[in-house]
Amino acid sequence: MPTFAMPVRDATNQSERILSLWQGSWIAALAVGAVTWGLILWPAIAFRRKRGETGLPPQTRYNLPIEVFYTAVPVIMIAVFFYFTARDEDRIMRVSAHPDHEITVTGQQWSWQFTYTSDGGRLTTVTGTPGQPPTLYLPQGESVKFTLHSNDVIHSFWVPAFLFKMDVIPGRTNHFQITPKQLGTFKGKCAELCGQDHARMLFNVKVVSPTEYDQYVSDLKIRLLQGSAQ
Ligand SMILES: [Cu+2]
Repeated sequence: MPTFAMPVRDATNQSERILSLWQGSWIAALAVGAVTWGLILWPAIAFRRKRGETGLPPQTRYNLPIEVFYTAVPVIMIAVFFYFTARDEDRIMRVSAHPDHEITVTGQQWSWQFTYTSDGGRLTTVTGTPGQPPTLYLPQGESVKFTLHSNDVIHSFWVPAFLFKMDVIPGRTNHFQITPKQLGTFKGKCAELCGQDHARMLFNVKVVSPTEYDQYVSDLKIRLLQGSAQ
């Protein structure tokens, strides 16, 4: 029996909302699908040509109520999808003026650079390579605002377990904010085909306790200072 990972409900403060939007959309789409398939199969079976019948069945044209109905129903369906998507997108995209931490992510062919902007600035930049994916540390239970830059082409910052990704676009700064809730190591990848080593544009995310996070960042500062002094 193959085992499937359960959807991650509590990876970040946004996961629950994203997951319910996704599940709700699927339920609505399947319900619409069931009605549509039914309306295709039912006339094909119920009104099929019986033995001995000739000629065309009665032809119906310009039935105003039906035409209004099949125009109005899709408009309502789109409006419902739009409402829930816009409502959730608005909440998911909110960033606060004073988050607990700020991290800058730079995408470049073909790896990532992480800078702990509010906890040490440029002294705390970690750069990966396609062969050596960098690890991003995040503090559990504290809000982190991300700033996304690209040095070359379009990339996409994606942590599948967070049920969230955002494009990283040259000449444009993108932001998002999350509060990690679950401790653990998660995989991250580039989700926008960006060239030869796109598939190797990987990284890891380690959600640790705030104390461990502070310890990591200050160790990193010392390590990088010593490295640059040599
Ligand atoms: Cu990329």
